[in-house]
Amino acid sequence: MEQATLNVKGMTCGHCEKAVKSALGELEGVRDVEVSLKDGKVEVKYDAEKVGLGNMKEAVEDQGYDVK
Ligand code: 9UX
Repeated sequence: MEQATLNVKGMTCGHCEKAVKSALGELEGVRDVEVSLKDGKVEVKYDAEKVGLGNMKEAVEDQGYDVK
């Protein structure tokens, strides 16, 4: 199991948190998602054989947020 932290810009309310969580949660291989609105950080635990950082970045960007 791998763990990564995405820096996500523009998440400021609970709806954002939900949107990002469910977008990531739908990806196969993603095991756990923790969002910190205050810090603009999303911690993801994932199976690197099934999903990569690029997939996760894309999923969050598709929701309308910038990912670093
Ligand atoms: Mo809340 Mo997030 O009004 O893009 S849904 S800030």
